[in-house]
Amino acid sequence: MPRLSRATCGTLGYDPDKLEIGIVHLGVGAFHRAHQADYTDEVIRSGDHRWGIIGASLRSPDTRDALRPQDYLYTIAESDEDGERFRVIGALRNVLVAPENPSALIEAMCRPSVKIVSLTVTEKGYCHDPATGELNEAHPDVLHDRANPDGPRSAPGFLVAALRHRRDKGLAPFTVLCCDNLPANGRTVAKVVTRLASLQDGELGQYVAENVAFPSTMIDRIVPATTDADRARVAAASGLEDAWPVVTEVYNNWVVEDRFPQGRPQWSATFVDDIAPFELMKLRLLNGAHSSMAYLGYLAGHETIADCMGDEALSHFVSHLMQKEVTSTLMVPPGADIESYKAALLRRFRNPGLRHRTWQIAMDGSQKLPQRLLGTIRDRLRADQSIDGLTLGVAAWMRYVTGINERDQPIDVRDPLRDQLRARADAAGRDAAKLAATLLDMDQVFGKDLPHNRRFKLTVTAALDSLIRRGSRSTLEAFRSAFP
Ligand code: CS2
Repeated sequence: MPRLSRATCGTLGYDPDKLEIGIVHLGVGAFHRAHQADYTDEVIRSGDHRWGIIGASLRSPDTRDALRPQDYLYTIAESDEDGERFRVIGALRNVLVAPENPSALIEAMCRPSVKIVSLTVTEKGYCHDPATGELNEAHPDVLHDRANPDGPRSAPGFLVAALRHRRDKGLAPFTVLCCDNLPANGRTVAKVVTRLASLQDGELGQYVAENVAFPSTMIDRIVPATTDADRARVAAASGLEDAWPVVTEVYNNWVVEDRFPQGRPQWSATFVDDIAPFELMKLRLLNGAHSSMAYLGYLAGHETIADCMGDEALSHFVSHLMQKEVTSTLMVPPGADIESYKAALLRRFRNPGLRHRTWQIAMDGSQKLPQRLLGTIRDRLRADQSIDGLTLGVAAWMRYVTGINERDQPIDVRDPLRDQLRARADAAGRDAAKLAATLLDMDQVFGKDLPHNRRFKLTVTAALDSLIRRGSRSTLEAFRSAFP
């Protein structure tokens, strides 16, 4: 079967070789390729050719190696209950592999045509403390980047290096556009980058603080990791081999704070002054439900989110979580309708075309819990409201990070704090009170307040005790009886 390439792809509606490079994107994984690159491709197809993308991988060469032989073209497969459709994207013009040549990436970020450097490097890629949002100055990558400002390793390190070079050359700074699920993502990244810049050079810190825009964004599209079955389906549909298509849902949403001093593409996103209500709605409803399902569902033996939704006790739990606990903590975003968002979410979670693994979502829980569940818990505690569903999600994470499943087999726990989590879990054994206490003691996750909240501690310990003794499935059944 021929490979997807410029020669075989047919017409894209534009010539990819003629695109100007307007965007450098750090973290060119499936999420970026199915979301921002898709929005950008639409702009290019409409005739604005200034926004070609150079992607960068900060770790592995896999994406570059898969896409280079096909001229960086790839297929997006979108599905909903009516089936699946396919489209080829040409917005991505090159992929750089940062560790192979950090200077080449810094040079790309310093091209005068580049107006935006965007990022999807996952929560842990910002080297920050998830509970406070501050740069973790003891992070190995931060120490490395301070010692090697021109050969950095971390995303903040690359941003600081490129902003310094642009300033020294008299070029206007690019806008930094974070597209990760962090709370107040623009502000958080601004804090981290400004701090790293000032650790390197006080004046540079001040320059960044005064001159660089970091608009916040809310990104909303479910993009599971691509599987070989996805590759086979795409090939069968197109007659072309694509080494790394991306698979996603038809639903696509993006809300962006409109602060782009150097200009931006006319993305068909929603541009707003205040991102907070949109972000709360999405992080707490979608991601809060996702993480809770990931831990409870994984422990109950479910491989995917769609499987979780097919389990009545678990889907009841998800509805309870969203309706009875999360909704009261949200602000209604202008022009949005929280009730229809929730209804759509339940449909999206059920999408049989997406094999979104619970194990994939379970990754990096220490970086995800604060904005997905703990903020909601704080708000509910303050208002003296129940937190049973939310804390069951947190307890399931505690049970999961012990690294042993309900059949006494190992769980491949992926988390930047994995070793610490494992050591604490091993020391506590199967004693729920000890396990909860030692994990709550991690203030980079739980802050300094929650571990001392008696109600939270009691509720989470009781839920953990049930998960340890009875398992996830019977705990969920008991939850359904207690909260019908
Ligand atoms: C998921 C997200 O893997 C995860 O943690 O919850 O990637 C989720 O699919 C996206 O945020 C949806 O926009």
